[in-house]
Amino acid sequence: MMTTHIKRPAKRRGHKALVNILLLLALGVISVLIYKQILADAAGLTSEKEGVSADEDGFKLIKMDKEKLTQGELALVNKEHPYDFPEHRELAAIFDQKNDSYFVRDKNVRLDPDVIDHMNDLMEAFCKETGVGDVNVVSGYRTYEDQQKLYDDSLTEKGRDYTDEYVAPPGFSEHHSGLAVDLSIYHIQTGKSEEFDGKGKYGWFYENAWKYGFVLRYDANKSKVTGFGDEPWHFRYVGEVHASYMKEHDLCLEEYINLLREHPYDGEHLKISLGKKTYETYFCKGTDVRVPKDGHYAISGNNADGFIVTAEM
Ligand code: DAL
Ligand code: ZN
Repeated sequence: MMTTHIKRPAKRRGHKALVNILLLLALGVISVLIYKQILADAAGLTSEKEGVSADEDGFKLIKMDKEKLTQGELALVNKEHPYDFPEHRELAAIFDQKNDSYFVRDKNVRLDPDVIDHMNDLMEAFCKETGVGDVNVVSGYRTYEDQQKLYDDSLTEKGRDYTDEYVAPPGFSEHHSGLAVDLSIYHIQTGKSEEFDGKGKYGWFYENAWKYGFVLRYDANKSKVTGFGDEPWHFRYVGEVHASYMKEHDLCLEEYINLLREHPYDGEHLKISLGKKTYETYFCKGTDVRVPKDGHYAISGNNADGFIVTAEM
């Protein structure tokens, strides 16, 4: 069979080489951008792009939806701040996503999927440190109806005083947020459970949970502020930047949210150092949120009167 070889003119070959170089350059730029975004996501900081409308001194204005006030790791849910259930809340079963360093009560215990990843890291670290993997997550996300049942059962079985101190009325439980867990201890040999009282080796959680973004939410000495009694078993995810500050300054979430109100966008921002990084965090009242034009940041509603921005410096 005869084959015909067609020699392309040198000019066309040069043109093709140029196109290839440009394509490679574009691919390189896209790869770097994707890599930077992966790093930002890993740090929990992502850039919001919707609704950008103006520039101001290195900051831009974002108009947030009021509904987003309930969303984010700093949403405050307590007896004064009910949870307004959004139409869609992404949740995952801990059972499907967990590692082997802890137990979960059953397949119905759900949480925000990102929080499960942090829970895995927390439990793995505890297991490595103590050689013990018997912590059991017994409660996570609760629907309004779940909380109603708990509340009613508690009233019947334990009475009004206990219920007021330890069980949030339906709609007012932090468990609605998908960011909170209750822990217990499960003895696999006997099949028996024990209350998580934070004593002995479990005290590790109070010293170290912040490194994984969790805080003890209802401490005895904060009862007057939180409105609830001592709950050594209830932990709340707020992200490691905020958890580190809250731990260092012994602040519960109510106190921290109030402190952030004293650091508005147009005032002095709160600086938080964590490892080799520094973050600036500040409060934007209402739905007009100013964020850095460049760099990575996270926005969280406070479930009350505005949004909190945390920017990596
Ligand atoms: N035990 C906590 C306060 C709740 O019921 O949400
Ligand atoms: Zn709880």
